[in-house]
Amino acid sequence: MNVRMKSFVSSNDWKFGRRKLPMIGKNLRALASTAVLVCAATWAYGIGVSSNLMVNGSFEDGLKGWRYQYNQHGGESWYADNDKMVSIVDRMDGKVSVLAIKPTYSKTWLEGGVKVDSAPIPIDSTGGAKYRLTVTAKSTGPNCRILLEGYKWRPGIKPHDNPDWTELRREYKFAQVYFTGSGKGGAVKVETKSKGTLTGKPQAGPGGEDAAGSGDFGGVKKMWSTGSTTFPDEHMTELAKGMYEQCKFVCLHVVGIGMIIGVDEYKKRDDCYLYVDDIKLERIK
Ligand SMILES: [Ca+2]
Repeated sequence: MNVRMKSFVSSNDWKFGRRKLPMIGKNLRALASTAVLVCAATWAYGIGVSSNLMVNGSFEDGLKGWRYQYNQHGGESWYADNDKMVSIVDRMDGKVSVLAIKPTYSKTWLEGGVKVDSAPIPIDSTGGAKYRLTVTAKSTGPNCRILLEGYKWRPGIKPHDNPDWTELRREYKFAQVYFTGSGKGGAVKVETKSKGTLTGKPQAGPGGEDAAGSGDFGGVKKMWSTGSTTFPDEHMTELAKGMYEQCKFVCLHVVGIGMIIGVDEYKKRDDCYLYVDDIKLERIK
């Protein structure tokens, strides 16, 4: 990962994690204690310990950093009214500032759902780094499809600090986050599916989204539960590995799609929401 990408994250964590220790003179106690502090900071904030790379993953800054309007570019007319079904609620079952996606029946079952995408997050895809994604969600109606997507620079774009969507090309789709907790006493069970899948083949449904009828959803529960994935997959094929290593960024793709309640009930109700919060992307190696 180069320095420009690090600065894009604007996170002291990265700077701490990679900063070289200062040169220490034999008798310079002050400098030595500085070095101890830097070491401590490296341990506390550096690689291997919690430091959230996700931009505004707790939604405390509203929808800042999240893309939810898709009517600026051609070919996205299906999502022209997407932004009307995305909001932040102040409080929801013990959490504050929560993403709320409210797909109509038509959106969630017949169309491509309602979606948001995180800001592009720089990753180190070639240096042996490993990452863990954690997402907490609940639903009063819609199911979900939540996964990371890998992006590289479009041809001819000179890499810089602040990529626009039009400058990036999707290269890779990671495994979905599944919420398979039993919900027993509010306990959270996490299932990891780490097998990445390649893009490049035609996909059913509008906007590159798989059709709702494919049934491959995250299985979000009616109460809060947490799902997690790690990447890269250790068992990638050479082809997949080659594509993964071209990825310079990942974005989290969150879609309210499918249903966890019956069709008739969904159609009747006007309070069918997918709620998402506490999204973390951590470098774990
Ligand atoms: Ca929150």
